[in-house]
Amino acid sequence: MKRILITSAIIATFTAHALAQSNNIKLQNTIAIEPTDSKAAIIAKASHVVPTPNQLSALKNEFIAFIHFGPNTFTRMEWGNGKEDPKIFDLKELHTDQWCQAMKTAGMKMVLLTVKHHDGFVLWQSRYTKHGIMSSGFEDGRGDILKELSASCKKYGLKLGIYLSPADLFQMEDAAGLYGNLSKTTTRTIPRAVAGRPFANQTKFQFEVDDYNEYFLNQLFEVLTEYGPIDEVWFDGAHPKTKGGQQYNYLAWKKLIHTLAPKAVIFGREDIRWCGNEAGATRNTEWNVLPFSENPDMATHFPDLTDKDLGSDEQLYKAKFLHYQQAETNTSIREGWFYRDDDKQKVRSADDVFDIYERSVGGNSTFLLNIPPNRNGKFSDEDVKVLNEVGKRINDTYGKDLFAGAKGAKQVLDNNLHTYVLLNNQQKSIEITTLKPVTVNRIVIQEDIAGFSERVTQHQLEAWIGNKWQKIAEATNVGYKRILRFPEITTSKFRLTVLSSRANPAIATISAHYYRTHPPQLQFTRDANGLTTISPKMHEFGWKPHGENATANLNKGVAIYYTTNGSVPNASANKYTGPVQIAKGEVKAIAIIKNEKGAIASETFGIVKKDWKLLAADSEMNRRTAGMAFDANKQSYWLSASNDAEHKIALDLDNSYNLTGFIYTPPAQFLDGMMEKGVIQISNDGQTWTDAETFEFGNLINDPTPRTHYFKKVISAKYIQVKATLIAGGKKALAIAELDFLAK
Ligand code: FUL
Repeated sequence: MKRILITSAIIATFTAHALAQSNNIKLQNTIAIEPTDSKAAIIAKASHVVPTPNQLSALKNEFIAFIHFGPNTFTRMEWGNGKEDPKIFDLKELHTDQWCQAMKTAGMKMVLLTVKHHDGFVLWQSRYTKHGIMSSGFEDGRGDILKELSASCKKYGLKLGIYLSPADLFQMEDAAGLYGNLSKTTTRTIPRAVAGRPFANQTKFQFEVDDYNEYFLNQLFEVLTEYGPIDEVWFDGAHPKTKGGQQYNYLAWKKLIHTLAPKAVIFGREDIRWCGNEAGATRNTEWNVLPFSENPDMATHFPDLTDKDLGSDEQLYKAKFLHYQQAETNTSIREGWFYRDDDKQKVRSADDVFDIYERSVGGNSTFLLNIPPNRNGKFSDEDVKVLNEVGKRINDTYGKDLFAGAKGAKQVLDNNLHTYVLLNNQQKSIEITTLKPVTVNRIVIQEDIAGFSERVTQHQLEAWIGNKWQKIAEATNVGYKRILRFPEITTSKFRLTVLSSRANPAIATISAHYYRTHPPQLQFTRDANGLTTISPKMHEFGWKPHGENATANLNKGVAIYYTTNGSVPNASANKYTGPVQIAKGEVKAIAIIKNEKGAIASETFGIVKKDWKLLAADSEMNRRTAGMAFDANKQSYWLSASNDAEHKIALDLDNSYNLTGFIYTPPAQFLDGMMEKGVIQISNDGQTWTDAETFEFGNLINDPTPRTHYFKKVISAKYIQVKATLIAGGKKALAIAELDFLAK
């Protein structure tokens, strides 16, 4: 049985191969599937779906920046509500040169600014609203953040993009707001003339749209014509709320963008897509040729981007259209998208950012890293340090090709994406011989995707070691770029073999690199009794941190030190020899190898939960018992019934504590019970409850990560109740993976 299966798989590969070569299919960005197309014909078509020149140039940016800035920077919220007084945006200084300098040093090529986030507050001098920078105290209401950023971008040679949120809470909440106001669709001229504020750009459009779409188009017109070339327009799919069945006239938006910013790619529609999470996770196989059920040019339904598999052959067989739509891996350098504070908001280490860089850029995607400026209008020092270090590592590692001057096909050694070796059934391998032995632990491979699409489905790298070929690394697709990571080897002969492909693949570049490995990143796990383990961090998402099976070797000679008093650990701190009891508070740990210090890991633990008792919970669904909300296991979660009038869980903490905050961990695998708003209640007897403090968390569905709420005043309690008052996304049940209480 097994043998037959293998044989038929091979035949299928070759048939597709033959078809793709002989069929003379035109290279296109979108190819329709006919009902009569066989599986092989579909794969042949897939291997002719190519990026547009704009998409290709966006891919070549590789590492780009996001800037989330606005009222949330001052309210410390993830999502605003649209009712903020513009004066809340109390900015006294703005240092866009400092942002650009740091981004440039990190090796980033473009920056995207949230010119309007969901709260509707605009960061530029719009003619069409007063809800923005013009009503703040910043430069007496005359400041313009987009303008200053655009000038700094020119100075530092960075491209500029804009994030303009379609969801607009100000326009929903304001009495005269335009969002969902049920206005008529009529012919509107864009831009609408405003007395005393003429446009230099004389282009005019006429669209059949309603009030909110007109407003949105007018704003797009301003930001696309008055701030220099715009290279990306980012449409967020997230909606804290909607109103009045508001629809978006995307085709009008697109027409305007294509006319005014012909080089811009559009995120959230057909050009670029979300990678499916906001945590920096990447897929082992990220395809950019994707199946669509409608023509992506007009589509209103997009594939579920959180799926594990978006573009395998099996997925493509279901398609009505095949379309090139590249992934952008977006995450924040800090916990949350907006700046909150310097000491309680964790910042990713350079190890972590560099690792995401290698997995995303080296995994057929673009890395979009958010750096939120602080309330002084600057990137905080710690963020700048991380950006500098990441830039240095990228440069040290990828700035030098160890195959330079090597023998082999010059088309793959010239670092040119448009010269290539076209492999075929006779030639499936490319051999490279260096003049002297080289020590490498990274190989970069690229396909000529513009000329031949992404075709490799499986490949391996071998090295000549001990007088024979030995497999060093193996991976699936390549596409724009694949970075293979493996334990270092020293040799002078390398061989790349394509084991399977959708059609003859065009290998455009192969380069070799060396990354000097650093002491490992650390992670903590604590059980219900408070027993805490500190260990090197493994990556949940497929790629091991230092290549296949390399961890054991690389972690040799590692010593781990930790502190529990908030001080920075060094070699004279507590030496970690095995699990330690941690009652509560902040633990910091560091790995040291031969005097070299790794990144500091830190975690603030709540009080130990082993003696907590459940007093009451509104209900529990089968096998999702209330005890799972405090069993020190983030995988299990409590789920209440959806038809309860109220959702709450009451606990006896066994002792009275001076509580300073709490952590809500939502279940990452179940997005329908996220606690967006709630109230903390306390009691003297575990029966009568009084409100102590309300809380609110934004953006839980896209980013289901633990959220900390610090209490405004210390709350002394033995009996405590958490009551949800709003579940995200209009859902009805409450789900809690873990509750933790922080105490003095
Ligand atoms: C999400 C938004 O809701 C977040 O606030 C953030 O802007 C992120 C990039 O996209 O969907």
